[in-house]
Amino acid sequence: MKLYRTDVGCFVENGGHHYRVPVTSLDVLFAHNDLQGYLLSIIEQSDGADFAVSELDFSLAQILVPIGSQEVWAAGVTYFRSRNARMAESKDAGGGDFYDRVYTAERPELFFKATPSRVVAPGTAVRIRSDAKWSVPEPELTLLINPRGQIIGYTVGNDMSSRDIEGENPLYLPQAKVYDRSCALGPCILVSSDPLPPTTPIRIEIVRSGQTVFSGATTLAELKRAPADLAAYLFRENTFPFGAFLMTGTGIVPPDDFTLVPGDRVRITIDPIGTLENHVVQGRLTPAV
Ligand code: DO4
Ligand code: MG
Repeated sequence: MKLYRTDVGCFVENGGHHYRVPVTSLDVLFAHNDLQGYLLSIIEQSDGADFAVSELDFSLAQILVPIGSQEVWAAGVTYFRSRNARMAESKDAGGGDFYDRVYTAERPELFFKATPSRVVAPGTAVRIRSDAKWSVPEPELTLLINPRGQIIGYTVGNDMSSRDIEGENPLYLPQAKVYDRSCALGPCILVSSDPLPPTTPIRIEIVRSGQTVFSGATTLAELKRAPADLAAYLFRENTFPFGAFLMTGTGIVPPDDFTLVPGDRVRITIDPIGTLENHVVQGRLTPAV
């Protein structure tokens, strides 16, 4: 089942029907000790009249980013493609070896990605930095982890990245990764504590002036680390009172001569969850809310 946050409250979708969730705080929902059971009880208790009203409400609602007070973290170099691309982009700076070492190490690379105010919803703008010359989207399966460290759902994520800034020096990673509108999540949370199958496809399409200028695909079989291990590392020495989102890394990197430009549309699809689509802007814009 899928959980949506909208401008008129939260809805759960099951079997193509939408039911209103009476709790509107995602912080409260994500801390529930049985979120799936709670949402199922809403569906079971809904009568025909409630159902028709909530279906109409949902059809008119605007989908918001499915985040409350959670921090967003990210894992890096979890796919061979990402390791290779990063070794190449940082070779002049002497950073290449680090990426190979972290790809094979027991400890994963985990980095802070965004506060909720930097995360944008589907249909809104992601940003490329004004001082970056080489920017890419990173399509990533994103875990929703509750305050007890349990994976309770999944969403689609875009870890926007400035490759020239990261490539110049790996110590510039926070600037390459963390800035206003550098992260998109949505369109919903697929509520499930079961691991997604390795065959799960992740696809991206970038459209410029109506033409597809890049498309790519991978599957979770290429993800080198188990999502549960990544979550366990994140929670080792950190508490998250509201839970956390954890992006699991990119397995798709456009060719080196590709950079995003303003106006591009980025479409990321992970089939059991949905499609996250954003357009690209550059320059100052107020943070997302
Ligand atoms: O090592 C830097 C970041 C890696 C990353 O974001 C990824 O592999 O997805
Ligand atoms: Mg990434």
